[in-house]
Amino acid sequence: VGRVVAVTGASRGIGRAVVEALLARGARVVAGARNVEGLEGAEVHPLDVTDEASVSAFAGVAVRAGVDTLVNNAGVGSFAPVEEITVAEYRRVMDTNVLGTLLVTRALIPHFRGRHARGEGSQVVNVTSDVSDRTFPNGALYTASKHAGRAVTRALAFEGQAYGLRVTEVRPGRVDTTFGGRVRGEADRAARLPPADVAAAVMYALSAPPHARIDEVVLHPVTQEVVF
Ligand code: NJP
Repeated sequence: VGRVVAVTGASRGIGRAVVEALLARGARVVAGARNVEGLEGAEVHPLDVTDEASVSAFAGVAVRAGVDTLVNNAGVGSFAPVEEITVAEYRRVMDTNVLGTLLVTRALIPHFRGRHARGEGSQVVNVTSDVSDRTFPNGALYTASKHAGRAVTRALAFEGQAYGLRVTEVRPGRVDTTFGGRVRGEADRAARLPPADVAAAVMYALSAPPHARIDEVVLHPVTQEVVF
């Protein structure tokens, strides 16, 4: 696990579980979200990943803390048939899930390059989705954003190799969070992974020895239908 980790979308759900897992392992954590509070032990900073000025301020805090690892987790869900997708909703989803990852990552790359020049490696973990390479009815907008997230993750893996950056895509299936307007812990809880399981996958990627790179982790609740 990296010593100093920046986590986006840290206020609840998977991001919050990642922060808690990191703190339990003794990492220093810089945690960002639009309404982040009550994360005892982490350094919390407001962050809107769609806003360049907000990203720049968050990245400044992370760099001053000596960040070596970034977890891009912030994301929104939106599910509707193609005929109902509005421009505003398109922008909200793509700005958060794609542009947000690009902006936060871009803001830290000069710092990661500097670390490489000092002989130090860095890591990025992007939480995309098991749907980053497939789709389903009502999933056009969300899965388009996650396909794009996969492309961004993979291009970064290519580019980052030149400056000691190891990049991992974590792709969860159904998780028990408030994602996409759901109420956490509904009757179908057994059909969903607890967020801590996804955090454990992130910890696995971050625990790889420096000579190893975990390219991708895919995980599902056993009750979810098998699809490839
Ligand atoms: O969702 P949720 P999850 N700037 O709604 C933050 C993916 N995933 O934990 O800003 C900064 O509980 C928001 O904070 P706030 C999913 O696509 C999930 O399930 O205060 N942060 C909150 O902390 C996403 O990429 C499932 O509202 C922003 C967090 O994001 C990731 O997992 C399945 C933001 C969302 O917490 C975490 O989602 C799957 C912004 N502009 C993939 N907008 C699943 N749950 O089933 C939102 O395959 N956030």
